[in-house]
Amino acid sequence: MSNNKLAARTLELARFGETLASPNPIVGAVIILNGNIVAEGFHRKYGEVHAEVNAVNQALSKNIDLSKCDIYVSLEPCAHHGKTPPCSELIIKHRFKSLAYVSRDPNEKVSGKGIEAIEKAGIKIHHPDSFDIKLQQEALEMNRAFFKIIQGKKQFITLKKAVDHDGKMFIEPGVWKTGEAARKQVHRIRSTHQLIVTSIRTVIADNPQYDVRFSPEELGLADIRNPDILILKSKTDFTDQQRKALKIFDPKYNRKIIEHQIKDISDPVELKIFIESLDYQKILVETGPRLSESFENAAMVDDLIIHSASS
Ligand code: AOF
Ligand code: ZN
Repeated sequence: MSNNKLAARTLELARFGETLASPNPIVGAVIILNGNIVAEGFHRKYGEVHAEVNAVNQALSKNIDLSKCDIYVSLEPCAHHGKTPPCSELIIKHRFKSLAYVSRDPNEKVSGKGIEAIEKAGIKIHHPDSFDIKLQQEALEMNRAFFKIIQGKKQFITLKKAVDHDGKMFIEPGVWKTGEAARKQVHRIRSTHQLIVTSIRTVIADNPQYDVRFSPEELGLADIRNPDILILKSKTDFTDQQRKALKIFDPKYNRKIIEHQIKDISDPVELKIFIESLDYQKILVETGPRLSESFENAAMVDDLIIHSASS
């Protein structure tokens, strides 16, 4: 397997952790013996063990001599005692032949420190520029939310819009005019965000479920989660009848629903203050044009996803 293929595999593995790793980065690791992958791991959940630990444990369970192996990781190994011990120490302890990493970690507790310690211990290092530029970019791209949050931003907000083929008309979330691939992508995005923001108007007009309706395998994720829901209301409220009938309130989804009264849904200042008061890091805005525009006007959108219908 070429070096680029091995690096690409670390990125593929990293993505399996995208549901529960946040606010930590997604990270994948592979261990190589005589050119073949003998163990793999990824960071599955915030607070739990890192990718390197999972890969090392898998190799040890197969009685592999790690001092004859190389290790590849999608993000440089940590060097600090956080919720888990430093991965740099683990790599040094097992005397790997070499370490290759595809992207740097801007976390100031980590950045460069693990690499320095590993190099000092006599282990050869392959830096990101050993890999195809596209892989380097992809490794950075997939952790954009983590990079923003570790550098001081409180939240990462994705706005999802669906437009008709003329690029003009907004399709509301309950109406599926876009194709199956787009539908799958939306469900994956839902699972990788912790909160969906919508408005009472959208909920009443479209009766959306906002759940994740694919299996983990279909979405390339280790875990599936229905995000919590925030419904912003201005003047009107749901009637008792609507609360009984609307799918969003079905308790089977096992999620929290927050309803919040806002003076004016079109006021970006009020919106920003309220959203920033919430303890959610990855937020998906999946609603109609009015509220979507407010997020754009408040300059709160980090990632914009546009699905356009083909007919
Ligand atoms: C790695 N491998 O798989 C991940 C890393 O609190 P902790 O111990 O989980 O540490 C979190 C920090 O570690 C996080 O901010 C990031 O800098 C790094 N994440 N590092 O070596 C991993 N997830
Ligand atoms: Zn680590």
